[in-house]
Amino acid sequence: MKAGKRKVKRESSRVSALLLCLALLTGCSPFSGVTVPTTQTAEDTLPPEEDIRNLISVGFSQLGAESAWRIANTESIRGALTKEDGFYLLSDNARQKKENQIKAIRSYISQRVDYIVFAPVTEEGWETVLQEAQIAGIPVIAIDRSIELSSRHLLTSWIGEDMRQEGEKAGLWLEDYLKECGRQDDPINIVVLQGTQGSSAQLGRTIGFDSIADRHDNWNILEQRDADFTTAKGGEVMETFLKKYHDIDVVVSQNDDMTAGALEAMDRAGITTGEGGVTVLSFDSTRAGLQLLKDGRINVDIECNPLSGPLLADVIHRIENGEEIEERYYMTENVFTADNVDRYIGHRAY
Ligand code: GZL
Repeated sequence: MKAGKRKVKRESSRVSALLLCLALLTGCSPFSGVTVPTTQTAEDTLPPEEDIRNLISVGFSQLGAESAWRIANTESIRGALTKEDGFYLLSDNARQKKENQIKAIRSYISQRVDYIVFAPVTEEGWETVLQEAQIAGIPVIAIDRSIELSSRHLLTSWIGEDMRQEGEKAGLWLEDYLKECGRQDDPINIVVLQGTQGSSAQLGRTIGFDSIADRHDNWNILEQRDADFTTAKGGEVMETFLKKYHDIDVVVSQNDDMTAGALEAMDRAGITTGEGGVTVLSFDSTRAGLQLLKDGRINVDIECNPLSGPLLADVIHRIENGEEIEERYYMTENVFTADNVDRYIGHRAY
C-alpha cells in the first residue's frame, strides 16, 4: 500500500464491544495503563438505534467558538455532515478546554458512534483517549490543528492546514514589502500577537515566520505574546506592547480576531496602520479580515481555510466504501493583499 495511503476497516462491533467489556470489567485495556471510563456526558446523545439505522453516526468535538474562523469551521462541518448526506452528527463545543474535548470523545466512545472527529485545541495529551477509541474500534479523524502522537495509527486521517507554511508566507511577504519600500536594510521592530499557546496554529505560524526573520539581522522581534486568538485578548496585549515599546514598525497577528482588537488599541493611541503607518500582517482571511485589507487598515492577510466539511464527508464516505484514503489532506490557501482582495471579498464563504 502506498506510503501515506491507508485502507481503514472499522472493527466489527462485536469484537470491539468484547474489547470494551474486557476493559470495563478489568478497569484496564490491552494497552498498559489505559482505562476506559464508564460514564461521560456530552451535549448531544444518539437517538434510539432504529432512528439512525442507515446513517453514519459521527461524534464531533469542536475546540471552541473563539473566532470567526472557528465558527466558519463548525458551520462547514455541520453543513456537510447532514442526514441528507447519510450522517447523524453529534457535536460539542469544548470552550477551548482540552479536558472538555476528552470528556466529549469519551462520551462518543461510550455511545459507540461510528466515527469521532475532533479539532485538537493543542498538540499534546491525546494519546490515552485515542487509544481508548482504538480499543473501541472507532476511527478518529483530526481536523484543522495537528497533534503529537507516538503512533500515527491512532489517527485514521487528518484534514487541516500547513501552519508553518502560513508563517513562512507572512515572512516572505514582509521581505518583499520592505524591499519595495526601500527599507530592506532599515532596523525593523516587530511585535507578535500569538494564538493559543501550544496549538499547532501558534507553533507553526511562529516557527514559519521566525525562519524568515532569522535571515534578517535588522529585523528585531521585540516580543511575542499569547493573545489566545480572541479580539479581547488581542486588544489587551496590544495595549501592553504600546506601553512598553514606542517604535513598533510591524505587528504580526496570528488571526483576524486578534488583529481587530489590536487595531482598536492602536486607534485609541492615535497610531495609523497600513500604508504609511504601522505595517500589520494578519492570518485567516475571514471576510472581516479582507474588509480591513480593503479599507487599508492592514497590509496582508494569510489565508487559513476553515471549509473542511465537504472533504471530511468525502473521506468518511470513502472509508465506508472500503476505498484507500490519505493520512493527511491539506486545504488550499491564498495570500491576500490590496492588489487581489477585490477579486475575492464579494463571494467570501466565511
Ligand atoms: C487555524 C485555526 C486557528 C485560526 C484561529 O487552523 O486553528 O484557530 O487561525 C482559530 O482563528 O481560533
